[in-house]
Amino acid sequence: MNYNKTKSLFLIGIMGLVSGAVAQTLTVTSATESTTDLFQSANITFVSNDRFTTGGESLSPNIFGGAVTSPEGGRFFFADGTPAGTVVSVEFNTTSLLSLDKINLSLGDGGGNRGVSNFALYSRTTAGTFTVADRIFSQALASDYTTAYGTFSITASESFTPVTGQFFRIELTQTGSSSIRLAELDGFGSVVAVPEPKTYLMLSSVLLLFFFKKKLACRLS
Ligand SMILES: [Ca+2]
Repeated sequence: MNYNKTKSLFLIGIMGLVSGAVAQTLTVTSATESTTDLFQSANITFVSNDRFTTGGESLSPNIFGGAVTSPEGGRFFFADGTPAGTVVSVEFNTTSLLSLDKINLSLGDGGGNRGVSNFALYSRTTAGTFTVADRIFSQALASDYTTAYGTFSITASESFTPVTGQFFRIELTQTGSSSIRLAELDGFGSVVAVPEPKTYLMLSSVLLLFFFKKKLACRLS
């Protein structure tokens, strides 16, 4: 199936569901992928229902900028044979702690098949098992995409109150009887600066000096 990307913006401004205290807004455009986002080349630690784990190479790195060309250049497919409503997931981490405030999920359905009806993002600052408490938002998408958004090749862009994290999980709900086609997952925000160990040492030294000076002043007074 042809899956050309176009750049034209055709629909904006759909308010999303609100999960917890995190405000969120969904914008849907025709597909556009970033090569300079914060998730580019992220480290994948888990993929549910990976289509190629038994038959060859996993294409999951394609989600984060990989360019394996078969069966479709730069895209990832979960395994076929699962019914509509199946929830699949990918877990990954970045090399730096992030302040994240937007993700772009690039998808393509075919008359409702291979699409996503809902996506949810989880975030943690440390490695570990994801729980409901780690969920940043859950967002519904209309189906099929051509009817709802004007093209079957879309980027669902979710903006939200900034969260700090380095370990992430994306959950996707399958619309049809064929598996999800996931072209790209982009993350946006900024890298959180973590002080160098020598900075901590300098701060400790200054505090110690202050403490001893104060103690000495007390003894002399
Ligand atoms: Ca990317």
